[in-house]
Amino acid sequence: MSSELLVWINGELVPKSQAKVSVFDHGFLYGDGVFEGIRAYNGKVFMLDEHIDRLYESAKSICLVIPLEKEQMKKAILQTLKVNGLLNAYIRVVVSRGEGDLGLDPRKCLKPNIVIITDKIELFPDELYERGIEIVTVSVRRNSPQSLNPNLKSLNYLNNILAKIEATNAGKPEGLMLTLDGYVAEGTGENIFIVKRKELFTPPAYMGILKGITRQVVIELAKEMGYPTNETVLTLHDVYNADECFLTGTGAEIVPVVKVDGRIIGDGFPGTVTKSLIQRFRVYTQQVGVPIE
Ligand code: PXG
Repeated sequence: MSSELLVWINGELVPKSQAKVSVFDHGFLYGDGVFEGIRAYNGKVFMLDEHIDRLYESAKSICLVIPLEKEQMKKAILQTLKVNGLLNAYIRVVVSRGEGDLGLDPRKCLKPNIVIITDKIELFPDELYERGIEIVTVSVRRNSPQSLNPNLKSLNYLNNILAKIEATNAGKPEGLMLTLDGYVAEGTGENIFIVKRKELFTPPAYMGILKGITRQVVIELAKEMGYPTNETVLTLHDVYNADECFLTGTGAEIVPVVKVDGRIIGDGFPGTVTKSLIQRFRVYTQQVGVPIE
């Protein structure tokens, strides 16, 4: 028996080395498709319904009809985790427009390709969560909702990739993206929060950000823990003068930020509110979710 990971492609489980789609797929040719990044903790898929809903909303928005009911998609994800024996995992669901000709016209693509990849989760080093990270504002702006809505999780991630390149060129692990107007938007694959006098602030979804699922979980946990939470327009001035700052995302979970553009945030260490949210989030992810079995 092979120890190779199995990838779900259009209803079949295929060994990783043979998991392929056509070069004529418009996902490859044009970034025409949608995706989701999901995590499983302790044998349970975290926020599965929310991720599935977002995937289908992204697809609807680009007129891509996913040839699978939501329930079937969920079953396929759970099945893929099960055959790969994964209890803690990163799950990538991709739905591309499918094979077409060399023109843009999606009507030529008759069948979307659905791919579910499950793999071991690569955790960031613990040190990063204990010490916090330094981020920089990048010059590339978050694309405007009028051109390509950031709520649409499409295969076209160049906006974020360019921002990531800029941050890493500056020697920093993450970049802070602004809106066209210069307001704080989000990280390249994470949402941003600041804490001031034990109150949380995060940019509202209408600013042109991805409405992160981790962001929503954090908002709810914070409310439960008695921290008032506000979705408000934020400037860099607000961030520089925050008591605490952190990023949220499926991959990153909650990462403390201790320096932004050379300005030390608070006392330069992960703050008490951030640390308590990290702790609460870790417990929560172990408890809730859709069981793989
Ligand atoms: N903003 C953007 C632009 C994102 O792509 C988030 C925020 C956080 O959203 P969630 O729902 O994950 O809390 C994302 C997340 C990864 C990864 O490995 C995540 C994303 C894209 C690519 C990789 O965590 N999107």
